Amino acid sequence: MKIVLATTNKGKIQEIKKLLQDYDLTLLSLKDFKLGPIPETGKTFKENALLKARTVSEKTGEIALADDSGLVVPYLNGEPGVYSARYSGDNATDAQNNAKLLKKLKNTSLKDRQAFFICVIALWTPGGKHFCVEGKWEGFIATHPKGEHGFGYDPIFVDKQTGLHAAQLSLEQKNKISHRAKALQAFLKKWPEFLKNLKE
Ligand code: ITT
Repeated sequence: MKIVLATTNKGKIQEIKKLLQDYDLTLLSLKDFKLGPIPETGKTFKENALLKARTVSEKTGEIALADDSGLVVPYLNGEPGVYSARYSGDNATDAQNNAKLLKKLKNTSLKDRQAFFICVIALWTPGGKHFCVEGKWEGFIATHPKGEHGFGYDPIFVDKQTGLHAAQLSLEQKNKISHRAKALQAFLKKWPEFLKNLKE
């Protein structure tokens, strides 16, 4: 079965491909269809995930899988939230986004640094059938970046269970506990039944 990954984020692509490697799926990319990033106009992760999956399915005529994800800091009223990728501007780098968040949380207590990642995975078929699943990863924001792996906010996000920065985790370790891993586990649980109904 062919599925187009409706994302331009290399970090996401690497993690998703690894998590789905043992399944009978041919994962295509936006590049295969000469498509660029899909504009996000939704107010929630779910709206944006559905928007990206639907747009890509309609443009390619294939089943599309989108990931909308981000970091939520309750002390900052949910920032950066759905704006995680463009927290410090439209063409912001990961380093700039991290620096902005660290600055906003300067001199705050550990309690105020509580944070979590959310990942919503949406699947959309050419016939318009679709579903969404979600994963969450709890932790807190560090005072300084650490680690060489991952992408985005991984250098400053500390996993609650191990006390390790996400960027200190290997791809395999992160893929056991992350918001994306949990969302994809939920996806894989729903997928067989969805596929069965699709064929009927
Ligand atoms: P696509 O829309 O093309 O998928 P994007 O990077 O713009 O790429 P999002 O709008 O979903 O995707 O924004 C997700 C941002 O949230 C991402 O750019 C990171 O800054 C952050 N993020 C999401 N998952 C993350 C993870 O596992 N580790 C670190 N940061 C993450």
